[in-house]
Amino acid sequence: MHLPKGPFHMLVESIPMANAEVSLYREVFSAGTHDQLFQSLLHDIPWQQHRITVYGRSLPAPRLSAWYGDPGASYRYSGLRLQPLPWIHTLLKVKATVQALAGIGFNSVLLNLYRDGRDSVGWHSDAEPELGRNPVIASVSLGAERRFLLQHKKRGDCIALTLAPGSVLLMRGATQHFWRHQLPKTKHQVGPRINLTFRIIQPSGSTPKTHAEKSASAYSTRSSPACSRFIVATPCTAPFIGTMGPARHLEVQPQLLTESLVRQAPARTAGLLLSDP
Ligand SMILES: O=C(O)CCC(=O)C(=O)O
Ligand SMILES: [Mn+2]
Repeated sequence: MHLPKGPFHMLVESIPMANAEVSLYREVFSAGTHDQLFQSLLHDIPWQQHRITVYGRSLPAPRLSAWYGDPGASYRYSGLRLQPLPWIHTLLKVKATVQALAGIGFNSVLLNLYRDGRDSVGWHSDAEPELGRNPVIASVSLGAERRFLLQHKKRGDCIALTLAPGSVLLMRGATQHFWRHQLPKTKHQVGPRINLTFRIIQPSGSTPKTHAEKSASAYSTRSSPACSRFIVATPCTAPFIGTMGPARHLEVQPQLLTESLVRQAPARTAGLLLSDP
C-alpha cells in the first residue's frame, strides 16, 4: 500500500464554509491500492446491521457497520454502545495514511457499508461527548461514488460534495458544532460503497457534556430547509504540495442543481456551495 510521507503530491481542496474546517483530498489511494482495500474490507469485516434509535423508535440502520479501535475506545451514538474490535493489519495501514494527512493520531474507526443506493445515513453531527470539544474526523471513501451533504445548522446553507473512491474528507475545528451532514439515498444504480471515519475517542470523563453537545449528535430523518442559491466550487487544477489553497467558484442557477450534475462532472466538481441569497 502507498503510504504518503508528505509533503503530499495530491489534489487537496479547502472547502469554503463558514464556521468550519473541511478539506477534501482526492486520489489518496492509487487505483490498485483502492481496489485491494475495498475487496479486502468487503470480505474480511464482520459487517453488522445495527439498530438505531430515531425519535424514540428502534429501527435497523440502513447500512452495515463495524467499530474498531484501541482497547477501551467504546463509542455511544444513536442509542448504541459499540465496543471496539481489535485493529487488523489493513485498517492499521489506512490509519497510518490518514494520520499522515491529518497530522494527528486516531484511536478508532467506524466502518460503514452502503450496499446500494437505498442505504444511507440521515442528518447528524459527529458531536458525541466522547469525541471531545472539536472532533477531528477523517472520512475515507472506497467503492461507489456518492453524494455527501453538509448543512449549516442555523443559516441553512448547504454544500454537496461528490465523495470519489480513494478520497479523504477531513472535518475539524468547529465543523460539528455548526454543521450537520448526511449521505442521502439515491435512485441511481450504484454499487457498494465502504466508508471509514477515523475518530479520536477521549478518555472517559475528560469532556463534560455541554447543552450543544447533548442536542447535536442525534441521527435523524429531519429534512433540510430549501436552499436558493448554489455555488459550484471547482477543484484545484494542479496538485498542491503541503498547503491548501482557496477553492474557486462558479455560480449556477438553483434549477441546475441536480444529482446528475454532481454525478456527471465528478472530475470537475469538487463541491457545491448552496447558500441563501
Ligand atoms: O458515509 C459517509 O460518507 C459518512 C458517514 C458518517 O457521516 C458517519 O458514519 O458518521
Ligand atoms: Mn458523520
